[in-house]
Amino acid sequence: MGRLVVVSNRVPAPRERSQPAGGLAVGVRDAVRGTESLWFGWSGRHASQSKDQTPKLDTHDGCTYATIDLTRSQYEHFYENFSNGLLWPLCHYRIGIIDYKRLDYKIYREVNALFADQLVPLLRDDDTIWIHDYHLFPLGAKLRRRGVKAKIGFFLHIPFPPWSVTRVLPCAEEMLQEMAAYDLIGVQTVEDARNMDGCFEANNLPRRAAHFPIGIDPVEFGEQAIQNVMAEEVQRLQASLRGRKLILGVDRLDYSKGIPERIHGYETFLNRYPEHKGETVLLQITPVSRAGVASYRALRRELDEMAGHINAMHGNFDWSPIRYLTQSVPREVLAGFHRIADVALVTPLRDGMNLVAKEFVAAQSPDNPGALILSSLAGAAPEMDEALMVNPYDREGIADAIHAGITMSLEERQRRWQALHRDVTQNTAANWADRFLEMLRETERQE
Ligand code: ADQ
Repeated sequence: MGRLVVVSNRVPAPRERSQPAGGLAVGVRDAVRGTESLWFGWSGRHASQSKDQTPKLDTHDGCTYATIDLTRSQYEHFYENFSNGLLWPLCHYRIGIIDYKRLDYKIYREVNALFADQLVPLLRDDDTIWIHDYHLFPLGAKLRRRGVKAKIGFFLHIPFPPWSVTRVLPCAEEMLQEMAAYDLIGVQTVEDARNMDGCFEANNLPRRAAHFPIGIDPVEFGEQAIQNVMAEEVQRLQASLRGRKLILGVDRLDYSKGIPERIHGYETFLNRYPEHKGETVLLQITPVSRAGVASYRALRRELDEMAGHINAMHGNFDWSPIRYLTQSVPREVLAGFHRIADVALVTPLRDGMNLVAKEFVAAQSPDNPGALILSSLAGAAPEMDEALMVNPYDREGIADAIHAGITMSLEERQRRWQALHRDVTQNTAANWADRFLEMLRETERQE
């Protein structure tokens, strides 16, 4: 069997290669680990001039990492504006905040062409190519135009909306035509696959999509949680609670994660169930992301204000209902925090999957598991139906679920957790990658 060639916008930095953080990196690491493979993408650095964009190669554990630098202009138009300022909100059904500019699209396509130009000389005939995420929708077509005959698969980590939403994008038809160059497109849920195939059909293109819900490495995360429960930070958090229930929210600072709506839900809980006042703490850990995009800066200001308001309105001289952090917490400490949490609040307005829900389940103690409150609009919801399911726009619903979570009997928490844990253990990051690649290798090439 030939090599696996992975292409993603970001390639893990050298220090993250053995212990990657995010979902894409963990799943792909298992697929490339120990086998002859190539992982191509952006280094995360800026090129001083566009001449200097040839890949730098570095091999670690059988995988060759090939990275190129982007110029500041490419970064701004391709990454910040078109990928994160337009495709991200569109795919999360937020057409009210999209900002389309032809120049951004032009440079988005140029960067995809640059990836193709720099990747082609590194390819072999018997490679299987696996491209990831919305930054690289046109890359398969660019490779085909340069004569690449290998199997090319694509996986989309975020949701994909129906044609009635997608067609808002002025370049939607051209993008879909280019996406038809892939032999197989993987998405997270049945709904996403139906939406994407509906878009292909609306444009007289053949169906390409199938769903492959991504998982985590539950054994590794569970072990990290057990090992870190005695870590200094986790012990300090535990002591600081003084017996209060810990409600945990862990998300990148992103409007798709529904953090303001969740905080409104928590405030409604404090008003609706005043008997619990002083007995719970919401720890919301939200490291800043995409600070170059205006909507993210506005969200940060909104959250700063909300947390301050709720603490001032409801807090006391010896109790703050919310602890809100914008710094990143090391992954192993986070695993320990998950283990001691009584409730996880995972309430995105839309999410491709949401790995935090799965990490919370993996980190729990079977003897005394916490309760998971999960948005019915997360991609994880169809698999995790034993969670306390909420509509993230329904404040009263969130309030009632928090009440149910903190008062739930041990027996019910264990029953729900066992079912959730079974799902998280069966559908791991490693077998997600295996299932996708197996289907890709079996797919007949359609010209
Ligand atoms: P993300 O939108 O980044 O991923 P998510 O699935 O929740 O969302 O994964 C985030 C990862 O970052 C998790 O492993 C989490 O532990 C980590 N993380 C989050 N907050 C953190 C913090 N405060 N400190 C340290 N680590 C933190 C995209 C899609 C998702 C999809 C994944 C994988 O948007 O829907 O599930 O890709 O396909």
